[in-house]
This record gives sequence, structure tokens and C-alpha cells, in this order.
Amino acid sequence: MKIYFAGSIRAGRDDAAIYETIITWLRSYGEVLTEHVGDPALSAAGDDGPDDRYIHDRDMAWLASCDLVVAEVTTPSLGVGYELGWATALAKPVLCLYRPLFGRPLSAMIGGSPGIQTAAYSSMDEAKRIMEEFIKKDR
Ligand code: 6K6
Repeated sequence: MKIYFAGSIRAGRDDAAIYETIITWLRSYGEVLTEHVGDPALSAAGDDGPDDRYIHDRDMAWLASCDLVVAEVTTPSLGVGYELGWATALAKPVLCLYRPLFGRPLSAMIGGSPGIQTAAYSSMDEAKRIMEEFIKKDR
């Protein structure tokens, strides 16, 4: 199974360690195409990699080829929102995990999308239970 994980990069790397934990867990279910999103060495500012057009086209090809999408959306990100819009247009199963934060409600375009399953979590054990149920349902 090919899994596309989405999480903030240029919108901020505060949750990078959480992305890494989720990606490590997801690897027991299949190939995570976007492992770099959880790389603690990847900073929001770093630009020493491939150019933006290359990143966009490569990530879109991965998105088109994946079996399901898991996103961690606690840190709002333009790039993740773009990926989620495309994922729903491509009819991919999509799970969005988020930690509820006071004063920062989830975007209505994510919470209200019929093509996106959203789930709040407060511990990694809870996140893993939610992901397991989602993966088993959509496998
Ligand atoms: C390194 C440091 C800054 O930018 C980079 C290289 N950029 C990216 N590399 C790989 N995937 C990317 C990159 N920028 C965005 N993405 C994709 O968009 C990832 O799949 C993430 O899920 C999402 C993050 O978007 P932003 O807007 O938070 O960057």
C-alpha cells in the first residue's frame, strides 16, 4: 500500500517530531511516499533542495499514485491544504488528524469536506487507534 503523508513544511516545523512518529508508525502498513515531511533536519527555511516546480510535480505524481492520504493539520499549511483539495478531487481516502487548540478551530473547508475524515486526538496512542481504523476500513 502506498501512503501519502502531509504535514507543514514552510508553514512551520513545530510538529516535525509528531510527523516523524506518525510516519514511522505508518511504515508498518505500507510505503510512505513522503517520508521527508517528518525529517527533523528539514527546516521551514531550507531551500538547498530541488526547485519548487520539481517538488510540486513530484509530490502531485505521488499523490495521484497513492492509495490513501493521512495529514496532520494542527499547523495550518497552504501546501497541505492544496494537497488535500487535490486528494479529494482524485477521490483518495483522506484522514486529517489534528490536536484541538483553543482559539484555532479547524478550517471549515477541511471539517466540512465530505471527502475528508477528520479526527481530533490528544495522544499518540489515540492517533494510532484512529489511523488503524481508517487504514483497515479503506484497505
Ligand atoms: C525544504 C525546506 C523548505 O522547503 C523544502 C522543500 N520543500 C518541499 N519538499 C517536499 N514536499 C514539500 C515541500 N514543500 C511542500 N511540500 C509538500 O507540501 C509536502 O508534501 C507537505 O505535505 C506540504 C507542505 O506545504 P508547506 O506549504 O507547509 O510547505
